[in-house]
Amino acid sequence: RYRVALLGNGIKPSLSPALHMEEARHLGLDYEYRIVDLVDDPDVDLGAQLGRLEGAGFDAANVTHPFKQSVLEHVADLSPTVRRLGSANLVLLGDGHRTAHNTDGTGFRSALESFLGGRAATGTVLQIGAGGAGLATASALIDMGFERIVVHDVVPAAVDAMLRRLSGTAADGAGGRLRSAGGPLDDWLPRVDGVVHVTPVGMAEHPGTAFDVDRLGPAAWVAEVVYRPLETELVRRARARGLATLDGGGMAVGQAAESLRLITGLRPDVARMHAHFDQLVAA
Ligand code: SKM
Repeated sequence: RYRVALLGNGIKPSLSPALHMEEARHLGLDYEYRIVDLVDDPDVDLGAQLGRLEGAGFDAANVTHPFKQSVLEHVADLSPTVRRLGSANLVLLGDGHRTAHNTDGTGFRSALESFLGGRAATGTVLQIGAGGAGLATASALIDMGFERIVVHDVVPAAVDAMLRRLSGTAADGAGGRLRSAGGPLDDWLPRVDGVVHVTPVGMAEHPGTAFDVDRLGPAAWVAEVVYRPLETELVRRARARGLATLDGGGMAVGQAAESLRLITGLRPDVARMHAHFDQLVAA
C-alpha cells in the first residue's frame, strides 16, 4: 500500500491525485495520493509536516510552490539534480530517512526526448523564462547535450542567477554551452533550432505569447510548459505554422511519471498517463 501527499499552497486544482492514482490502479497498486494544502507562510513548519506524514506511514511527498526550495532544509539526502537546482519536488520518506529528488527536469527531459524522436539534441535552443521551472528545463537541455542554450527573461537578473547556478562547476557539464541571450529576442528567433517557453504567458490570466512565433525559422521546434489551457496561443500559432510543437502536457506528465517510478520502483505507462492527462485538462 502506498500513501503519497502533495505539499503546496493553493493546490486544490492539482491533477496529480487523479494522474497518480489512475496509473497506479493500472499497475495493480493500492495507492492513495492526498492534497495537503499548507498556508503560504515563511513560518510554516515543513519539517514537522514531513514528520507527521512519516508518523502516518506516508511513503513520499510531492512538493510544489512555494516550498520547493525551503523543503531542502528538512532533507538530509539530496539527489545530484536537487543539489544542482537547489529545489526538489519529491521527497521519499520511510525508515526515518528522507531523500529529495527533482523530477521536473528529468520529466521534461524524457518528454522532450520522445517528442524529438530520432532527432539528435543538437544545435541552439532558445529558452524563454529563467524562473524555477526554467532552471529545471535548462538543466535538462544541458544534460541532453545541446550545443548552445541561450536564455532570455524579461528580468535579466533572473538569467544571471540561473547562469551562476548552472554553470558553476565543470561537473555540471554546462561547459560554456549555457549563455544569456544578451540582446533582443527578435535577433535570436530566426536562428535557433528550437524554443522552450517557460513563462506564465499563455495562461488564462496572462494571455498572449512571450515572443513573436512568426519570426521562428520553418524547421524550428517549439516546447511549451504551460498546460492550462493545453492549447496556449503559442501552441496554436506554432501548430498553425506547421512547426513541431510539444504542449505543456509533456513536462506535467513527465514529472508525474518519474515521481511514480521513484516512489514505487515500477515503470508507469507514460502514453497511458498522457492520454488520461489530456482528458483531465479537457474536462
Ligand atoms: O513539480 C510538480 C509537482 O510534482 C506536482 C504539481 C501539481 O500537482 O500541481 C506541480 C509541479 O510543481
